[in-house]
Amino acid sequence: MPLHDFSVIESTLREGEQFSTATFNTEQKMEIAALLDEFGAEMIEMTSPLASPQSEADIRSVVGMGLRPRILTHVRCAREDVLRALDTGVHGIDIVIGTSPQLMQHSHGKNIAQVIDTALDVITFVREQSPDIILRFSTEDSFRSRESDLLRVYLAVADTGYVNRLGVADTVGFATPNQVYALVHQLVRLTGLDIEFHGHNDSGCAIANACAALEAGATHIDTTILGIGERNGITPLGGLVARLYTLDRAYVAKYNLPMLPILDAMIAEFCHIGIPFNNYITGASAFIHKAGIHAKAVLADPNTYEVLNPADFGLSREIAIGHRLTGWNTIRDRAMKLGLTLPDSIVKHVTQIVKAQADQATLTLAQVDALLHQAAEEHAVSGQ
Ligand code: HCA
Ligand code: CU
Repeated sequence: MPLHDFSVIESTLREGEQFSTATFNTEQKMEIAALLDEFGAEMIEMTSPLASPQSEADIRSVVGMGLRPRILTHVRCAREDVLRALDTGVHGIDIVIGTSPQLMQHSHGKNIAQVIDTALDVITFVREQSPDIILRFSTEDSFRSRESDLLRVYLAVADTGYVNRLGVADTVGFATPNQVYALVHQLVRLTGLDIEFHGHNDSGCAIANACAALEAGATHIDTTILGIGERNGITPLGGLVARLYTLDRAYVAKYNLPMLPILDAMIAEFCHIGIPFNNYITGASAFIHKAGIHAKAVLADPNTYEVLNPADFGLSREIAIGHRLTGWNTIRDRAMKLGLTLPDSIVKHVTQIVKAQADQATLTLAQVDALLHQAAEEHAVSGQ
């Protein structure tokens, strides 16, 4: 199932707000939510109403927009938190509690028996208050938790029959794809519930881990636009799309893919950062082909060196021309685009000039064009 039918829980308005330079105002939050709806995100997670008065008001504003994505808020595992969350009118509540030795000692001070008691109390309380709200229970720092602790907690929670989803969180970006696969697979097998994966990117595995979770049977993946979040963030929406698209384009066909560049540019602007040059899909160099051998093949068939078709994202590829690695096929293609028909010998000669000049400094396209026009004129004169 899942790779065909997974859902994105888009957390730019929750995890994303924890990014160092992110502070979204109400208008910006509503714009982000509206564009995520246009993209086709299934769920949008928002900061806890307990974070600040504005955070609470903003949840109401976004819920009031009547968008297609279900609006969730993310709260601690405490009765007062879920009461405040329920009061906002959200469609779903994401509850989280730390289970690693580090967090049990320094975050809430409870032992695992107390964690289970608290979880069962709060989950039951939510169901008493609202039989229909979408309820997710997650452990924080799942991958540094003792496996036996984790299983005790998840099985107790699953046994209540009150939660719609279980979440696992790689809070510190520590897990490997194999570890994620193993835990998710175990939870799917033992509980049969929907499983959500939330993965940080401290060691560069956030996308691979999300993919491993889906392969193991996870149903929901947390993302943020550009991957923003606490420290260096979590699985980026665009990166997840790129990963799944290359497995099978059909996995992401349900999304409005040309929205990705718009979403990335919007968040870069709101957070006063640039889109990283090596970003998936939207990085400045994502579709630039440079070396002569690459350019020649791409001109013949882009599939030779592209696993993502830029046109599917409303983007176009570029062939870099005026550099020392250029090839004569690239120069000939440029001449043809300029409407110049030149014999191969002349194209090769121009190529040598470009390479020699580019050893000093990369040529602009206009400079390459000027060399081609000059060669065409000389050829016309000598041909007469
Ligand atoms: C955090 C919490 C969280 C929660 C993830 C979840 C994490 O530490 O800020 O609820 O699924 O990374 O553990 O973002
Ligand atoms: Cu997180």
